[in-house]
Amino acid sequence: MKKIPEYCVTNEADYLNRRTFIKKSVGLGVGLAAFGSLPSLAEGVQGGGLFDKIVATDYGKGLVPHTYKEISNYNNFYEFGTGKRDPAKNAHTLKPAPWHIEVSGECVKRGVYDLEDFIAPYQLQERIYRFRCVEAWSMVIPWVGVSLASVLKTFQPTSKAKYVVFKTLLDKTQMPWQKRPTLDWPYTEGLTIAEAMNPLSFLAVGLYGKTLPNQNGAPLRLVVPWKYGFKNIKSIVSIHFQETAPINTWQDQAASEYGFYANVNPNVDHPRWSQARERVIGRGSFFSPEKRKTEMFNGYGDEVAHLYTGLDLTKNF
Ligand SMILES: Nc1nc2c(c(=O)[nH]1)N[C@H]1C(S)=C(S)[C@@H](COP(=O)(O)O)O[C@H]1N2
Ligand SMILES: [Mo]
Repeated sequence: MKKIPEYCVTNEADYLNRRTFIKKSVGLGVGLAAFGSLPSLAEGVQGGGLFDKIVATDYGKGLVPHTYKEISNYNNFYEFGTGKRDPAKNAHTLKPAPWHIEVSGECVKRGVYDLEDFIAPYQLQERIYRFRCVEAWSMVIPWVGVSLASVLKTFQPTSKAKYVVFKTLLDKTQMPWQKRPTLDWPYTEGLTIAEAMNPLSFLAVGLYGKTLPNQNGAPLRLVVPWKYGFKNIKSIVSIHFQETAPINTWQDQAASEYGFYANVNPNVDHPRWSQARERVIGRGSFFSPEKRKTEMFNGYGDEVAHLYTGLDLTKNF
């Protein structure tokens, strides 16, 4: 029996839409393949297809997700331009299959893995998470993916593995804006091992029951919902365990504005703007956008606050 995600959302129309999405993705392997980005994953590695076996979770119960259109047309992905509409326009040059991930550094099972083999051992889950960009806008996104902790444990990190570092693909042909020195390519992000092993940390391969659109970081991207959006590195090709703290891309770019932790924190303003509130994408009008109060750790404090006991979050922003 296939399990279809069943969860509560407060808006019935959205709920019904979602049911349709999930059913389509379960029933039509063809539809998924036609969707394009990851045919081998979509068609499946175990006969039935990975995307046939998405299970619902309680993550995000009660949240109303943004639409597929909103999520895939308002993006930050500087490898395809700096405008919010640029990634949707330009990311078609990315080829998300075949795709390989290199696992290296302080772990036992180093190697280069085919994405299908990388993902196949784990149960695909749907998790609806809040998403808060450091630019003070937010969305709610129904991701499909796997627990980061379960993936990382497979590689048997050693006792020296204090940090996990992720890198995006470096390829000027597939990612044309890497020809420009906008950022120090490849885009790099890191987590402490405790953050990476937290149950909330997620590796997404899809959204709305389908493979990830290129502009959202196909075929594999990080999702850490208590942190600002820039930690959520896209199109990952490298996972490296190391003993020392890495410098992430935005920290490298402007260390006084973007730190390593990047925990969502309404009490610590960005030097150039307040972080107390956030504009909810697609809600309200252009002249009067809907705003909500930003929550500490983006509302995930119960799950993650213990990771930072004794740490001055004003200094470690
Ligand atoms: N490789 C890469 N990853 C990236 C970015 C980027 O420019 N390049 N932008 C980050 C920022 S600032 C945000 S807000 C999120 C946006 O994710 P979304 O487009 O799926 O909403 O991706 C993050 N991951
Ligand atoms: Mo962001």
